[in-house]
Amino acid sequence: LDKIITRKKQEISYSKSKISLQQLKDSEFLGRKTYSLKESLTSKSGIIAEFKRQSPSKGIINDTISPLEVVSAYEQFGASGISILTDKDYFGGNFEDILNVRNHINIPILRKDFMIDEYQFYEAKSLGADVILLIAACLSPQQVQEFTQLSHELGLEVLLEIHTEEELKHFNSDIDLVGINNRNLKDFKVDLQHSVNLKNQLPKDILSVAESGIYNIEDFNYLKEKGFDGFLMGEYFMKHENPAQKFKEFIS
Ligand code: IGP
Repeated sequence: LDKIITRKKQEISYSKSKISLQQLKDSEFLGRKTYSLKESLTSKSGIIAEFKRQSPSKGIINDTISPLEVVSAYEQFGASGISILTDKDYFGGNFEDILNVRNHINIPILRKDFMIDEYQFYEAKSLGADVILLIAACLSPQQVQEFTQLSHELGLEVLLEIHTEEELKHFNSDIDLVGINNRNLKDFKVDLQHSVNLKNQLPKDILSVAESGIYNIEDFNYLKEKGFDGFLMGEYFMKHENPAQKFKEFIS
């Protein structure tokens, strides 16, 4: 994680040198209307399907398929939202992946990246994202608070990702959704029971999303039964040649 953050800082300063913060703030796209994940989580399948080409833990997952083809089908088959990785170095993502699909789907897009600088929030909005991820493991509770406020000013919803009891301290009542990562980012181990225990320590009325490592319907049903409202799933669909087909089968 430290390596990713160091790299991310370089990437952000490079982006700033190409398009300044002021230019982003003046962009007409900032006025764009957004879709609410809070609303669509409860009105559809609850699945946030992730477009992910590769990851540090799995290497290449799928590097042939185009995002538009996959995410349109995910929408058609009932996804509540789409998560798109925009980190290039570790996840093989890029900004075009969001730009290219934005005007073709009518469900919320989560910009999945390591958000550490206000610049990235303006960037997310101008790319076409509706929701951003705040990872507690790389932010202070104070930063979470500030970035949440900024996100709301921009009309973006916030998904706070936690994994440990300690990170419950990052929660504040302005946050829209809490994601509990079933996968430990340090050793990549998946533990659903751990996530359920953590969820039980959150306020009852907050929308919760179970993230990562959901690889079969039993796990999905278990997490649903334990009260999770959303399910962030990437690899299970993406590792297949036809992810959308896999999604369709899963949901029916
Ligand atoms: C999806 P999976 O195991 O279904 O592919 O996981 C998603 O939860 C995972 O990509 C993720 C992630 C993150 C990636 C969760 N939190 C933070 C990068 C950064």
